Amino acid sequence: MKIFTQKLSKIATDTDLYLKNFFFKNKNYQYLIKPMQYSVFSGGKRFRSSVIINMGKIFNINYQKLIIISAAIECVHSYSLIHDDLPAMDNDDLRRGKLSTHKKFNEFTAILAGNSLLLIAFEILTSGDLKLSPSIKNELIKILAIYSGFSGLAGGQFFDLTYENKKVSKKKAIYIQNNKTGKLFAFCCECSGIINRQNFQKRKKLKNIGLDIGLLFQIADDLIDIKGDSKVVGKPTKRDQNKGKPNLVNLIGYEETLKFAYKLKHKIIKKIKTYGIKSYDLLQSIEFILNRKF
Ligand code: GRG
Repeated sequence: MKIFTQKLSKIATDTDLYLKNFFFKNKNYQYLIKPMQYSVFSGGKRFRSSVIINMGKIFNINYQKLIIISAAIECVHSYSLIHDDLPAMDNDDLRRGKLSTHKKFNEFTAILAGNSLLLIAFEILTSGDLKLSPSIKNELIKILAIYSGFSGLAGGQFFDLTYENKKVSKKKAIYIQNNKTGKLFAFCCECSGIINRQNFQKRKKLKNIGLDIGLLFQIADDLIDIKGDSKVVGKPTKRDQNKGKPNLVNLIGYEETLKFAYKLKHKIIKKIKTYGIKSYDLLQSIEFILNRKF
C-alpha cells in the first residue's frame, strides 16, 4: 500500500501542476479563480486521477494525455463537492479539514465557482494541450457531459436528496450511488476505450468496471461515515444516519454492507485481472478503496 500511496501522490502532483499552469496561463486575473482554486487545491486524494492513469496504463495510453484528462475530472469532482456542501444540499461546513467553499466565501460565490469548475473541465478537454483527434475529444466531451448531467451525477444527487428519510429498495439505493458517484468513475475507465477507439462491447466492459469501482468507493465512504475519525476524514462523521441517507449502510446495516463490499471488490478484481499483467497498478487502486481511512 505504501508504494500505491507514493504513486498516488506523484499522480496528484502531476495533475495539480497541469491545473495550476492552466489556471495561471488563462484566467489568473478573474476574482472567481480564488474560490475555484480554494476548492480544487484543498487536498483531495486525486483517486479518480489514479483510476484514469492506471486504466490507461493497461492500454498503453500516453501519461501526459491521461494527466490532462485527470485535471478535467478533478474539476468536475470539486464542482460536485462544492455544490454538495451547500445548505440546499448536504449542508456541510467542513470539507477536507477546511471550511467548505460557501463558508469560506459565501453561497453565491460557491455556486458560481462550482459552475465555473464544471465548465473549465470542458475547456481543458478542448485545449490544444490535449493531443487527440477532434473526433476523440468530441466523444470524451459527450460522454463526460452525459455522465455528469441528469442521467449521471446530477440525477444521482437529485435522488440522494429526494429519498432522504424515505424507504428505498436495495436496488434503488445502488442505482442512486451508481449515478451520484459511479458515473464519474465510469468515465475514468471508459476514457481509455474512447481514446483507443474500442468497440461498443469493450467500452461497455470498461464502463461497468468504473460503475462498480464507484459503487465500492461510495460504500467505503458510507462505512467511513459510521466508523471513521472525523479528524482524519476532515469533516464531521456519523451524519448519514441522521440525515436518513438512502444508502446501503442505512438499509442493511454496517456488517452486511461490509460483506457486500468485499464481494463487490472480488468481482471487480476478477474483471480487471482479465487484462493481464499491466493491470497491477489498477488492482492496487482497488485494494486502496476499502483500506482508506479518509
Ligand atoms: C457535477 C453536474 C454535476 C452535478 C453535481 C452535487 C452533485 C451534483 C453531486 C454530488 C455527488 C457527490 C458529492 C458524490 C460523493 C462522492 C464522494 C464519495 C466524494 C468524496 O470523494 P473523495 O473521497 O474526495 O475522492 P477527495 O476529498 O479525496 O477529493
